[in-house]
Amino acid sequence: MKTNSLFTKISLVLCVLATTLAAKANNVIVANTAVSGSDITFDISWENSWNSNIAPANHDAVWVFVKYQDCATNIWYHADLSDTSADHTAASPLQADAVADGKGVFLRRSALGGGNIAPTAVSLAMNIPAGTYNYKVFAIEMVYIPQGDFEIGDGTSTNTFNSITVTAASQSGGIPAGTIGGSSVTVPATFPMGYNSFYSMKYEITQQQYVDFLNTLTYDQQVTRQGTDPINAPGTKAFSPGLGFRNSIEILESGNNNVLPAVFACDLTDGIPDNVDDGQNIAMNFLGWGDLSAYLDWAGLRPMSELEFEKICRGPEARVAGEYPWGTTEIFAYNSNNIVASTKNKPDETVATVNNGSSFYGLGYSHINSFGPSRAGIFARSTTGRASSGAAYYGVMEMAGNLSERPVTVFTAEGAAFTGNNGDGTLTNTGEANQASWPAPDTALGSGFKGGDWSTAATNLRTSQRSGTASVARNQTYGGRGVR
Ligand SMILES: [Ca+2]
Ligand SMILES: [Ca+2]
Ligand SMILES: [Ca+2]
Repeated sequence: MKTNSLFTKISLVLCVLATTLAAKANNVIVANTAVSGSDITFDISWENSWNSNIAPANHDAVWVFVKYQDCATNIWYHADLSDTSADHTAASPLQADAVADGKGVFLRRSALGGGNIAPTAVSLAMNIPAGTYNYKVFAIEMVYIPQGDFEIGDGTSTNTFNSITVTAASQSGGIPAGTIGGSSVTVPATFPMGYNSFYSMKYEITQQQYVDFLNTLTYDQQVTRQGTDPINAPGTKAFSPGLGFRNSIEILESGNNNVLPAVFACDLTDGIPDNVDDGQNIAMNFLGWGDLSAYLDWAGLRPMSELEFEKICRGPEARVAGEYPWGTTEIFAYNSNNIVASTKNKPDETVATVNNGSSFYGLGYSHINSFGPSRAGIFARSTTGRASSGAAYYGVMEMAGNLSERPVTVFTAEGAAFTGNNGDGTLTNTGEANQASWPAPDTALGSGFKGGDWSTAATNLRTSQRSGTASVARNQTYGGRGVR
């Protein structure tokens, strides 16, 4: 463990210890959090972990980061962690991989294997100032996307790229506009093309994950990051009041003018928050570009690029004309009316049967309040394969349908200027992302849409279908996820 003398002088006294921020949709549980010196320790468990050397030859992981709250000011800060893996410990079967900017660590299987991760002890070395703090440990399930060549374009879909292969030479030299085609500008070598390895969130951001985010913001930041004034009464819906669309977030405790932040919670059913059927695991809709980019900056992640989207979906396999992320042209429509009633809004929310190409899409724009996205990972079960669970090549879920993905595109110069820099855990005082090269929160220029959503036509779910429409709006069909 780190023995830097700077840290041995620090005495961290806990005022309260916050923990267990796991959304059951991704099945990650963080428990028994404690702090000793500059180390924070906890037990972590999650389900259906893997580390495989056969196709797709990758592993899953959990991105863990820590926030600490100054007990004098009540403000939450992002805790920098050591950038040296040897300063952290994780008991078998896990290892902790540090990252260069110290904004978190990846926990993953240290050897080949698969199955559930039982509660496993982890200790992380923090680099934070002396003080009296509360702590929260956040955990997000990720999938490793290995380095390698891959194909883009399918010769069929709207605005498809030309049918070319992205290689190491593409990433190091850039791709001219005429080569990549499909209403694109030249893609410079600084743009994350998907050739290099990266991690993608396994699921779309869930409603509980967004609640956990809101509950670390200041009052002024909360004003920007949801749809009602935080001073409003408990029970006030936070997004598009009265519209429904399966969004559950409401005020649990009112805030007070610039001083005391509100507390938010999920309550989809009956006016009593945090019941088992309150939609905590449903994918988070109504995310505007400003909301999504702020969440990713806060979490130390970043937006994905539209080339990375195709890499996640297709992997190293050959293109198929009109294919969906599961690699075939089969598709089977589900919607919120197909949810088994006894499971509705619960962590195990499910449909009765799955079919090849299972996906939430196709309800059209005659929207009804009860329509909306499913819980994250609704089609994955022990008996399903890539096609029947609607999984992309490396095991990322719901890349097609449910809620729209919001990649950085190369339709315009604003998007092509993206360098793939990660969030640093800190937002502006008004709750905006502030990372250089990202599409701006107030214009969204450079961001687009991909993958379709629960209301849209099947063609929009195709791997190679592209849209460069920039929107700052909140919509019942807009969601997102991050990569690093
Ligand atoms: Ca309830
Ligand atoms: Ca999606
Ligand atoms: Ca930032």
